[in-house]
Amino acid sequence: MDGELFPRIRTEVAPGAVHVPDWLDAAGQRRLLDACREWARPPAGLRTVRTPGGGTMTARQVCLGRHWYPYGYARTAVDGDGSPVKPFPAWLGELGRRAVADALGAAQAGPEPYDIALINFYDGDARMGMHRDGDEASPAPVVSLSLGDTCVFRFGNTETRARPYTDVELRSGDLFVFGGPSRLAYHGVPRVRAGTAPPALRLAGRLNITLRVSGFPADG
Ligand SMILES: O=C(O)CCC(=O)C(=O)O
Repeated sequence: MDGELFPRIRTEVAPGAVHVPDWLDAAGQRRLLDACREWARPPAGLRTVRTPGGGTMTARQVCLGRHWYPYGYARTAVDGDGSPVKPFPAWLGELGRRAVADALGAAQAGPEPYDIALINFYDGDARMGMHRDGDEASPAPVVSLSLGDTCVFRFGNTETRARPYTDVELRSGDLFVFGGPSRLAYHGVPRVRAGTAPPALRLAGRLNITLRVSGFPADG
């Protein structure tokens, strides 16, 4: 970005966890945002996720490929309108492979194709508590793409929700990949900075798209 006091550079936040600023250019962000707007429509569209303790997640969510619910995956929106989950498009899988290759090196982009996307929409005071992405059977890296408002992304350790952790500012177009020894690290979003999205994107709020490899059998 022009006028930056310090250049934003690729940073390995923890072993196997890499932040790549400005990975998606304006056209790439626009394409992904347009797709998210389609995916958010019903059936099996954007929903509020209810947690087993009776609470609700403040970020609303839509899934592709498999439907995530606390705490597992289904083929239908079991905690939504019950419709079949939308398909995971091949171009998104290709984006995931390229992201892993750019962030961690081509050898880390394993043989299994990316087949799940969780898309979280943050508006108002939405945030996400510290958690691990542990419902997939594959150890393949998680790919995270951000659009819209800047957030503070907290990336922690594999043992506890508490320190040590590192706070990283994720802006529109940034990529964050976590695999290897960091694949099951706790992470969360304590803060979104409202009104910081690039004006040309015309998005009020923040979208985060995580791509995952399920590791589930095709008929499972
Ligand atoms: O919004 C983010 O950057 C994180 C999303 C996340 O942690 C998740 O989908 O599991």
